[in-house]
Amino acid sequence: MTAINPVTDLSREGDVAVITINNPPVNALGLLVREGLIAALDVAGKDAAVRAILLICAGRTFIAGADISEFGKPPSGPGFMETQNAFDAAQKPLVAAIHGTALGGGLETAMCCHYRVAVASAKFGQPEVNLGLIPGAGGTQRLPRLAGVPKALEMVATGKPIGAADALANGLIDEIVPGDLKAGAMDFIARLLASGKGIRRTRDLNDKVTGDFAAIFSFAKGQNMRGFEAPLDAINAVEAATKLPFDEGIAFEQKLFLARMMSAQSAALRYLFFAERKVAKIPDVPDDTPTLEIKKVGIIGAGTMGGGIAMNFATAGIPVTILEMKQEALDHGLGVVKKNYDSSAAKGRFTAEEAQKRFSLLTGTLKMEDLGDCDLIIEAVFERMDIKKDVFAKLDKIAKPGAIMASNTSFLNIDEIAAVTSRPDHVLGLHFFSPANVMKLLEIVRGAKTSKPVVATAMKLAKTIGKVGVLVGVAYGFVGNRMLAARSVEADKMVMEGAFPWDIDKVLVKFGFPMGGFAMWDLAGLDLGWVKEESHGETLRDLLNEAGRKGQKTGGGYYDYDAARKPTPSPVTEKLLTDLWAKKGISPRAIPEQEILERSLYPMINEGAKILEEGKASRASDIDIVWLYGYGFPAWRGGPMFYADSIGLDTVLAGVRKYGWTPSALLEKLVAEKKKFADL
Ligand code: 3H9
Repeated sequence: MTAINPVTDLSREGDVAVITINNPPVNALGLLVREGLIAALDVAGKDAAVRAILLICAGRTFIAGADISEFGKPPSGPGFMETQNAFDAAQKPLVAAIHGTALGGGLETAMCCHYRVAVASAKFGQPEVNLGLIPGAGGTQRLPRLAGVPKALEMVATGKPIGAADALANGLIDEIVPGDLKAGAMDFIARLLASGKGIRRTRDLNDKVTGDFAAIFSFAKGQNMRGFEAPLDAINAVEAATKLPFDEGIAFEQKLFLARMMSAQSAALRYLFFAERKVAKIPDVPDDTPTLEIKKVGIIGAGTMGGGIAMNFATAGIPVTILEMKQEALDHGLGVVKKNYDSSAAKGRFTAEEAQKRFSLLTGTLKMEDLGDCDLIIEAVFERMDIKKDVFAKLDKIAKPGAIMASNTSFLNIDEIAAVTSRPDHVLGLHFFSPANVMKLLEIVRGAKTSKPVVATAMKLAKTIGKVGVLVGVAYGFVGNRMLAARSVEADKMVMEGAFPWDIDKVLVKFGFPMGGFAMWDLAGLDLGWVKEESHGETLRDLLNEAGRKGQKTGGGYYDYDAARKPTPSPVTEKLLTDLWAKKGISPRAIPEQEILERSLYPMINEGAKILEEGKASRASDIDIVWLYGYGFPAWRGGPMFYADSIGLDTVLAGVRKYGWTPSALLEKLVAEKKKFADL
């Protein structure tokens, strides 16, 4: 074995040269890997005893892509083009042996090889669009040549990886190796050499890119790209593979790739990639903090939230006991869960057996004692402090020693809840977002006394159930709802100055949100937190609630809804509001779009700054993750705090002052120091 460089080894086994890349954690195609590959190909190419070359990776995965941390920095050493050229110049059969994930530049490297074998669990993808990019190392030209135009389009435009069976069926790989990858690959090479088949450069395979693909491209370009710019470029680059000779196609891809790399969208999406990984790191809870084993979960409340939360655990294979007060409510709750699983199975998301398996992990009960053997118990009852305290006090008596007790409250003070128990160190908030089985965000609320192992366990558990856990501190509404509340207050004010709810929502949708704040209220229910006795008919929300318009569940709220739940501005709402203006002597004014945008976003950013100032979130990027996964903030804008940095904190502060809100001291300090949230 010769070490070509610290991340590349070359060995010879019989007449096969084996290049092994070992660049943990994910064998990213950084400078050293590119240099190592080029040098190893050169040495193996010159070795007369070598008849074929195998490329394989050590560790948990094949090359998982370009090294994203190199992006945005000045290029150094051999680039991707030189690396591709070195592969294309090889005069001996090149075989890639793939395990884990061959993504982005990793898949592109594999496609530069002449043949590919993989283990059955391997995944293949061109996820560049998720980073605001397109494949830039020949992926848009080689993938359609191997897998065909439709599959290539699907992969580059959506960024979603495919499995080995799919890859084999579409010609992306040549064989699935049943046992040990290296042994299987060596066996493949032996057969290849015996067959007399030689090198097969992907660039020379033109069959799958020859023909009339007009309809496919026109369909692909017609898809709703939700504001993302990269997918259209990716589609155009694949189209080039069907129209231009290989080298011209590569040049076209390069041009688009470089433009994407310089784009604001890519900067935002690359920022989010690292933000999502940073969020798992908690400054004072080291990675080696012991965690508790969660083998069984209890849930109190089989309502929409409780049922949705339960599904997360059952889906992850963890048994759940759900507690309700009345049999009827329990039956109803479990019935909804069953219906959800069955309808997913009917849509082909998983098999009917899988649906049954998941459902069978749920047990209903009316007795709190049945939660006594649970390692984690999550309370999802009515959002009122006295009720929550009562539940926790009772729970404390029956939960086993060491069990974690969590509240799914969206606003309430976890410390106050923890104080009624004998184990505040084992109490925390687990704030799921509705629908709880779908939304990826989990706010993990750390109380003053929550222990580090409990925090570490919750963070790990979030990953187990496919959520992104964000650690937040105790504050009314934590991070997400607290910022949302700041936005809602201003939205309600704008309504009282002359804007219709849809005027405000339209601006947010144009900005990139999937829906505006008023449409969101309609979805959540206008009666959420609304108390009839305290209503004085002074606000539009009061009037709508009093008129029985509580949102989508009653067929209408701020908007009217058709059978397909499509919203339209409601004449009823319009009349209620115009009457309210008249009653209050308000002469409505048309609020300009820019003002609506500023009054929607700046209060959130100012509140976000206060959250940071108070230490209720570890970093600005954690807040962005909350908004990305909890509220659909457009990813390509990077989140509210990144957006604030990008337009300039001085601009935000000027707006905060202009509209007469109290600026966050941190915001003022950063502006005075000419700094950004990213500098914190
Ligand atoms: C590209 O290839 C462009 C090309 O067309 C060429 C253009 C010329 N670079 O996610 P994890 C780090 S674009 C640098 O927690 P998992 C990550 O930050 C790229 N670092 O693990 C983390 O570091 P830390 C296309 C990377 O097992 C650690 O590895 N490729 C990269 O849950 C573990 O990551 C992609 O977009 C990278 N490419 O998931 C793939 N990837 O421990 C991006 C990871 O310090 N990567 N890191 O926080 C992934 O999707 C997942 O990481 C993967 C593993 C599925 C591979």
